[in-house]
Amino acid sequence: MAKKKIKKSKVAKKKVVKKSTVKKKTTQKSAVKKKVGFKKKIDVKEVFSSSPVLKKEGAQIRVLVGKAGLDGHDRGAKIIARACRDAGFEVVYTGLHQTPDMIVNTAIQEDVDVLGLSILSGAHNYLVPEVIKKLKDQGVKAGEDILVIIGGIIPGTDFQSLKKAGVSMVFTPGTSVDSIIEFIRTHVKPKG
Ligand code: B12
Repeated sequence: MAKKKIKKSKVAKKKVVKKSTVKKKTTQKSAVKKKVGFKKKIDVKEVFSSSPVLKKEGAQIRVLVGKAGLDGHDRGAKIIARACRDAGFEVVYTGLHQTPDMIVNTAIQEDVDVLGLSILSGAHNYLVPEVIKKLKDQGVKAGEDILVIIGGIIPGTDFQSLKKAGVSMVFTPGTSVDSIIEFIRTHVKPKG
């Protein structure tokens, strides 16, 4: 009789241990969720709602589409370049593997109104501020003299710092090319 009693309590103990482990795991998971903020989706239009409108000489809008760094994803950049050309803009596409210096020099030489960067490598937090800094070194202010827009794999958590650096809009995967063309048309207008 005594032996049977001990066995039962052992089983009961095991069950209690299992339950408490499960509880701990769920609490840890929800803590991580809270910390990273998975639930809150950051709205790009809300963050960039105060984008500037550039006044330009002449009617034709000039756009540069640049690919900086080692990123080899060029489908998005090519699609945007072609869509801009079809919309009647003058377009310069830099091709792959450009340095920020190369991109800025091309933008200045070609006197573009819009500098568009396509970045899917995850290096946007370095490359974008670097391009904007190099523009500034040459006396060109992002958001005042030139509209800087970017597209690609850009997490919502980076929108605010990119805006602060001088980016006027971020276009993530799935954005329609029509809305990109419309954004450029509304934010770059002929003078007068
Ligand atoms: C196709 C693809 C590839 C192809 C690229 C072919 C090519 N020539 O482009 C190949 C197979 C070569 C490839 C390789 C790699 N890839 Co890849 N690839 C993709 C994939 C599946 C789709 C990208 C794509 O072409 N989309 C279609 C185009 C039209 O969309 P888009 O570029 O996003 O463009 C849209 C917007 O972003 C915006 N936009 C983009 N650029 C611009 C520019 C301007 C000016 C504007 C206004 C708008 C804009 O407008 C477009 C229309 O909506 C993505 C996953 C995904 N769902 O995005 C992974 C992805 C980008 N790849 C990834 C990775 C890791 C790699 C590799 C490192 C894998 C490896 N270990 O080898 C390599 C890197 C190669 C290199 N040298 O860079 C990761 C990047 C992770 C990150 N950044 O944090 C992704 C996100 C996959 C993933 N979920 O992990 N890849």
